[in-house]
Amino acid sequence: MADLPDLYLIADMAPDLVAALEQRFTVHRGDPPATTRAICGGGSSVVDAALIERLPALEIIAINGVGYDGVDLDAAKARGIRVTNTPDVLTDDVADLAIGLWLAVERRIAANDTIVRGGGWNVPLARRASGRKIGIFGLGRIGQAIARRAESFGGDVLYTARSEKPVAWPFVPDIAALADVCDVLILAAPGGADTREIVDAAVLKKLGPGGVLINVARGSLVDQLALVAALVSGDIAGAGIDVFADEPEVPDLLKTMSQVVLSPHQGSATVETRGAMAALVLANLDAHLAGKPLPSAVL
Ligand code: 8YV
Repeated sequence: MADLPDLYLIADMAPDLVAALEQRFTVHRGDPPATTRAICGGGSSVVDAALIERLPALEIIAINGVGYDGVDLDAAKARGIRVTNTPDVLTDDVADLAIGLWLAVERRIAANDTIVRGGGWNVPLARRASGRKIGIFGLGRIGQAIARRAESFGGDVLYTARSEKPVAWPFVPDIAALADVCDVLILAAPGGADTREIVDAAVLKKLGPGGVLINVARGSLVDQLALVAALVSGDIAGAGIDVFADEPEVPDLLKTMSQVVLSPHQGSATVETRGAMAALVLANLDAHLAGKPLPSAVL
């Protein structure tokens, strides 16, 4: 049998996906050989210019996630390296989790669960979720799926994004203005330089003491120290957080807060969606090896 091409695996993947990769490639987890033709990583993986430079035979970077903010696209483009991601298949699951986190924060679902498991029954009153003003930051596929779900709760839905979209929801020019008018600020924008720590102390202050922050995007969008401080001081009411600045590290203070719901980066983590994502990663790699058009190319 001819030698299989070399692939550098830089994130943990489901055993089925790893097995499928191993049928097609010699998979390297440690030091990748100079003959490496493909990298497979997750949404939080870093493929920087230094790594790209170390791999002269690199042809394709296949990301098992919709976000590719860890990939240096300029460096890849300069070398003609293809980059693929897994859009669409995870949209509904990420949107579902955003709504779930929001409801869990407002209705104390996680906090009450802990109390009942500890033998308790009497719990503080929660806050109504229906009728709230929901502000969505980032109105791509996931932001729109969140907006569609959010509007069924009878409140207003507003958004801000790089540009105004042809949608019925009102556009607000920037995130500070959005935080000022909404009760719930849901982050659904890509990570990267443009959005780094865009939710800072000033934005949180505008969200206000009744406000809730939900983040299913990237931890990099939030100044995490400022978020912890705002939760401690009561500058905001609560938060539902699926993504963190330095995963898997979670600030200890957050773990003590009953007004916070914590989730270990689970937006796309359903059996159905992870299966569909894996299939798309393999379809992209197979198409590349066969010299065919890539199903979901970023570059
Ligand atoms: C995944 C993600 O958890 O799609 C993304 O951008 O961050 C998540 O879907 C991750 O990519 C799994 O590797």
